[in-house]
Amino acid sequence: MERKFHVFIDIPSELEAALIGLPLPTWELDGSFVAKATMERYRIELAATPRFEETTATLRHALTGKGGGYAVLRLGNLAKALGSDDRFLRLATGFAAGVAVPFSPFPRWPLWKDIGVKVDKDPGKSSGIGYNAFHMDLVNAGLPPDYTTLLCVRPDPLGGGPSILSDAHAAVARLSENCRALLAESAYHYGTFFDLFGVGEEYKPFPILDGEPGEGFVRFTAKMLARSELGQAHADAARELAEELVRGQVSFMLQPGDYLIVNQRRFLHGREALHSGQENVPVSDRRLLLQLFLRAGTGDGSAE
Ligand SMILES: O=C(O)CCC(=O)C(=O)O
Ligand SMILES: [Fe+2]
Repeated sequence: MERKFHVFIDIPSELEAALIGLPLPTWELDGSFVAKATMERYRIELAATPRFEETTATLRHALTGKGGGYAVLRLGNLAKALGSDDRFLRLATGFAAGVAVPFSPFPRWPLWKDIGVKVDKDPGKSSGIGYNAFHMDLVNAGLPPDYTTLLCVRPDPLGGGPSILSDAHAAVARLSENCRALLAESAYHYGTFFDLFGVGEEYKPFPILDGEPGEGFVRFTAKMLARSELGQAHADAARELAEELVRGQVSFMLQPGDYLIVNQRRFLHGREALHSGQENVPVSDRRLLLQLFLRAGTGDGSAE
């Protein structure tokens, strides 16, 4: 498909130079959301830097324009200049705030949640070492985060783990009508749900096609195929969708400082397996991402 926008977005050098010296304050939280006062302060500080508005407009267009749905902001030079400390995280939060309101659905976790590598974990789940199949985050929440974002601190030093993205609505459009009808039935469930903020109530069972054709969430995780008990016909339909997602996938390796933002109403995401031999890599050298979620709209929960 021809893309009329940039998926990989470089930061203009004059903007980088200005951002390195920009003293953004620590963010405040209001419940699980970044506070309005912080949003406003970041907006004002960042709007005064050269080409910030233009860069975030490009970003928003990549995320919400026709055919779009994900983008990678290349923050590697800023990461190098600032180290992966709070000053760098505040700038990344500032870019995120240019898209929607950052929040943490997990009350026990900080705003940015570590996704490291754990050799003992279920290999197909977050922070596992295996293939992390196509999914949306918080698939069983009444109101999943509008955006999920992943900031790469360190790629796999052994060279594995490219990110995978697929246009969910394009995949659905390639399925038969019969298959789509099955996916539109409330016959699917996945995972547990407890102690979550800002994402509504548990949705169980849910339809995978949740909304008008071509719009809304495609509530899918390929992990349900192996981990949830589903009726045969519904499972077969879900498997066909999983295959179409793979057929349409793009993949790329996140570099240090790359910030992947995914519009969960458009694209599903996942990750190829890490390279074998992770048990021999010291924990402090292993791949590390930081995850942050965004809510479009006011962010004060009124959207629920
Ligand atoms: O490790 C990755 O690149 C993706 C992780 C992910 O999608 C998740 O934890 O939800
Ligand atoms: Fe995810």
